[in-house]
Amino acid sequence: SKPLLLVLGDQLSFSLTTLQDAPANAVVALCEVTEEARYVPHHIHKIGLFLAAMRHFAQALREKGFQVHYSALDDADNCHSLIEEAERIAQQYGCDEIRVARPGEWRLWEKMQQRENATIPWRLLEDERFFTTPDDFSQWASGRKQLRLEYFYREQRKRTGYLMEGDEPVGGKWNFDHDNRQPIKAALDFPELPQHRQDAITQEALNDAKRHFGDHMGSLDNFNLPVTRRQALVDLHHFIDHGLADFGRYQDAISDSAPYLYHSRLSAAMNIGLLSPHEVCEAAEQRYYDGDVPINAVEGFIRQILGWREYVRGLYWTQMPSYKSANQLGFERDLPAFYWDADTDMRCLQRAIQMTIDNSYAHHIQRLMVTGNFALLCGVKPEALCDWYLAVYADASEWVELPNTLGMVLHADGGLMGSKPYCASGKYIDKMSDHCQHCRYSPKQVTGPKACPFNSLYWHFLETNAERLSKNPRMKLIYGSLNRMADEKREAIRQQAEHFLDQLETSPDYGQPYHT
Ligand code: FAD
Ligand code: DLZ
Ligand code: SF4
Repeated sequence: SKPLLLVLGDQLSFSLTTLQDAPANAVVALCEVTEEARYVPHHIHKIGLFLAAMRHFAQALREKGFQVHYSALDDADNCHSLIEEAERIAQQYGCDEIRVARPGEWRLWEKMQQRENATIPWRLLEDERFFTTPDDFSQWASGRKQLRLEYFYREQRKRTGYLMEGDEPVGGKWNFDHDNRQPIKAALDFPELPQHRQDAITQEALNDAKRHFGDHMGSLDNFNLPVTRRQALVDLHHFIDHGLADFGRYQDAISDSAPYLYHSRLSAAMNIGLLSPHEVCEAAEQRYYDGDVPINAVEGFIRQILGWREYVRGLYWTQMPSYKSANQLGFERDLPAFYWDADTDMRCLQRAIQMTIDNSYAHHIQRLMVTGNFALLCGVKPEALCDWYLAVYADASEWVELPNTLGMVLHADGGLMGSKPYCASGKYIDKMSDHCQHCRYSPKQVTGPKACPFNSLYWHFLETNAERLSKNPRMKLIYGSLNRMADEKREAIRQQAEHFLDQLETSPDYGQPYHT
């Protein structure tokens, strides 16, 4: 037999199942196709990342002795769709089977499954680069009424032994979140970032990205994502040395000027396969045992990867395809147009979106409590918001983006992911950030021309969704406040929110410049 080993753009790891036990005559294929760059209008950094990293990985495979077919965007015979292109190459090389590991998105997995009876059979393999497989998750989930992260995470701690002393968690607690809520008030020295050198392969890839997709969000002038394993390791060590110690404390903070704070910036490198989640967790754990960093930082960091990252993936694969169409709160609004150009005078949103346009990155609290929270309060429909998150972040792949957006932000899955929606007023943003002092609105006012829109929208959200949410025990207190509010006050807030929503410009498609 002569297999074609298809390696997708987010499968750039030598440990990939597809590459194990390959017969000597196997052909490895990597395919650049416009369909993958355009199914949502990805940020130009994300496209540059995929093209550059795929080209470097193809070269690394050749150096290891693999026979590699690389389909470039400009190849005349390129079919520009992954499935067709793989079948075309397989035929060209006389292969009798196409092997591929589970992709990162259902839409491709479904198409691959439908090709099982094609002239050239597809053999679908499990992607083993995670701590758990969808089967493991499904076993854990079976028979449970609620699928809470905390219990899943504890089981993973026991299974891997990370931060464990026998059966007990190091430090006596599973979770140190309580220590991880410090806002940033004073000017802090954030670590200076490593600047990655752009070799000829990277430069050419970035030029190609610009030539083909120059109308997408962002500019490549400040591109600095790691595109090789070596560059990804530089970022990993930099974070372990300079970011990890403060990661915990400031995990929930938001800054008006600094995009990264003490976050690791490792998501894109992990998601495309340049780093394994195992080595990232092990490097952090080691630093704890070396005595250099506090437990709340290391535990908090490991929980994000061993806990959240695995958990959302398990949810995704066990809930799809119905998950994607869930819309429990019945939201119908299109995305506000300023999500594409940051043209808003709400300072917190302006900064989170401008940083996204600049870097194809925003940290978790910006995604959840600023852009996410605002979309929740306005009732943006899940498909519009999910497409945006999928397009704009370099680390976005549907297996991780969808549960976070649809489940965690929009509470559209009926509470599968979170026991209550993460809705918050301007008060929360004011507490966690230094945005409000730069804003024309005041977080202390609920009505009137200077009132922070988050405030009236917050009450309006609770009021309009009362039927679904007021019985939630975790929302009882807040509905109590709403119910005690004087009628005139309630009416004034309602009018303030409705007026705001009426004048909010929305875009029915991907904003102006992006034609897909
Ligand atoms: P750090 O803060 O340094 O965290 C370390 C690592 O933990 C991350 O690299 C990531 O791998 C993992 N992690 C942290 N939080 C989560 C989470 N909630 N779910 C899964 N993994 C997590 N993450 C993505 O990788 N891709 C996405 O497409 C994505 N979309 C998101 C959409 C929304 C609406 C929200 C609220 C979150 C989303 N996240 C996504 C999760 C999280 O925001 C990013 O992983 C994180 O901001 C990446 O930056 P970092 O590497 O500096 O993370
Ligand atoms: C995001 C992306 C882009 C922009 N381009 C490609 C590509 O040309 N070829 C490819 O194999 N993958 C690309 N990707 C990633 C895919 O959209 C998709 O998420 C993964 O391949 C699924 O595993
Ligand atoms: Fe955001 Fe409101 Fe603060 Fe302005 S006042 S920065 S809109 S939270």
